[in-house]
Amino acid sequence: MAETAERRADPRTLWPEVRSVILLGLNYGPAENPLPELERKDRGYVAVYARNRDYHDVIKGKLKEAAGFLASKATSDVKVFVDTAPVMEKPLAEAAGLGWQGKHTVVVSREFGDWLFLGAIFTTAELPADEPERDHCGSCRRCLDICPTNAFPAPYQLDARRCISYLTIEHKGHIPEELRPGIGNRIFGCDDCLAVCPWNKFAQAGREARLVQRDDLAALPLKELARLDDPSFRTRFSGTPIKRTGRDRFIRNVLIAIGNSGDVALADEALRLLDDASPLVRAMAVWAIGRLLSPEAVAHHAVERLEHEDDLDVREEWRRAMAVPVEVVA
Ligand code: B12
Ligand code: SF4
Ligand code: SF4
Repeated sequence: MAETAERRADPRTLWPEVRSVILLGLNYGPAENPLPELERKDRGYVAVYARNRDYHDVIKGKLKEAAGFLASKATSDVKVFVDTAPVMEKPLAEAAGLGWQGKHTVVVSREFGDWLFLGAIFTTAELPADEPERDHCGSCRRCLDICPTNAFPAPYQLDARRCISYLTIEHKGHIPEELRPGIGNRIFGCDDCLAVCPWNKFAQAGREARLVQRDDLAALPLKELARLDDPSFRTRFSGTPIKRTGRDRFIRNVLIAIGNSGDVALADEALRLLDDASPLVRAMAVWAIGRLLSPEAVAHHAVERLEHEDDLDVREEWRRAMAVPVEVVA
C-alpha cells in the first residue's frame, strides 16, 4: 500500500489522459444476517463476499460490457479497474454519489447498505459530475464497537494489521498470538463491522447468481476442513476467492478456529497436524492443542516432537503452550 500511495492519490498518475471516472456498485447483500453463524464454534465462518465466485471476475465482465457500450457511443477511450491497479475506489465512489465512507472505512449506500462491491471505469470522455454523497453515520459507532480485534484506532481509520480480513486472507506468516482469540471461528475474512450497520435495513438480497451464497461455502465443518491436503483444497475452492490463501494458510486459520472452539472433540484434528510438512500449520496445531488439552497432555506430545523440530517458530509455540522453557522438556 505504501509503495503505491502516490499513484493512488490521483487517477491521472495511473492514466494521464483520464478525464472522468465512472463508479459501479454491485449489490451482494446476503439473504440473512450472517453473524449468528459465529456462534457455531465447530464451523468455520467465511465472509459473505467469498461464498461463491471471485467478485473480480464477475465485476470485470460487467464493467467491460458497460465500457464497451460507452466506447461504441463516443470516440473516447476506456479502461476498467477492479482492484487490479492502485485506484482509491472508496473516495471515488463517495465523490460519485454512490455512498459515503462510513466509520468502518467501507462505502455505505442509503439504498443498499454496505454490501456493495466497487469497480471503476476510467474514460477520456468529459462527463458531467454527480453530487458527492455526504456522511450519514451521525453519532452511531456500532461498527467500531463490535470489531473483535480493535482494528479501529479512531473512527474512519483502520489499522489493517489488526483486521481479521487482512490476517486471515493476506497475511502470509504467523498471526500474532494476542489477536488469535479475537478471530473466533472466522477462517476467511470478517463481516462484523459491515453486518451491524443500521443502514443495512435498506439492504436487499443480491441477485447476481454468481455471487449468491453457495451452501457448501458457508458454515463449513472444521473437522472436514482440517483434513484438506493441497489437491483437495484446490479442487474444493477452485474459482472462489478462498483459493487465494493456498492450503497452508487456510489450515493455519482452521487451526486457530479449532483452538478457539472449546471443543475437545476437535483436538484430534490438531494432533494429527502436529506432524504436517508446513511449519505454519505445525505452529498453529501446537497453539490449538495448548488451548484444548491439559498442560500434561501438551507436554506429553511435546516430548516426541521437539526432538525433531528444527523450526524456531514452532519450538517457540511449544514453549508458550507449555509455559515452560522448551529446553527443559526437550
Ligand atoms: C487494501 C484493501 C483492504 C485491506 C485494507 C482495508 C482498508 N480499509 O483500506 C483489508 C485486507 C484489511 C481489507 C478488508 C476488507 N475489504 Co478491502 N480492499 C482493499 C483495497 C484493495 C484498497 C483499499 C485502500 O486503498 N485502502 C487505503 C486506505 C488508506 O484507505 P481507506 O482506509 O479506505 O480510507 C482513507 C482514504 O480513503 C483517505 N481518503 C479519503 N479521500 C481521499 C482522497 C485522496 C485523494 C486520498 C489520497 C485519500 C483519501 O481517507 C480515508 C481515511 O484515512 C480495496 C479496493 C480498492 N482498489 O479500493 C478493497 C475494498 C476496500 N475492500 C472491500 C471489502 C468488501 C473488504 C471487506 C469487507 C472484506 C471482508 N468481508 O473480509 C473487508 C472490510 C474491512 C474494513 N473495515 O475495511 C471493498 C469495499 C466495498 C465498499 N462498499 O466500500 C473494496 C472497495 C473492494 C471492491 N472492489 O469492492 N481490504
Ligand atoms: S472486518 Fe472484522 S476485524 Fe476487520 S475491521 Fe471489520 S470488524 Fe474489525
Ligand atoms: S455502523 Fe454506524 S458508524 Fe459504522 S458505518 Fe454504519 S452508520 Fe456509520
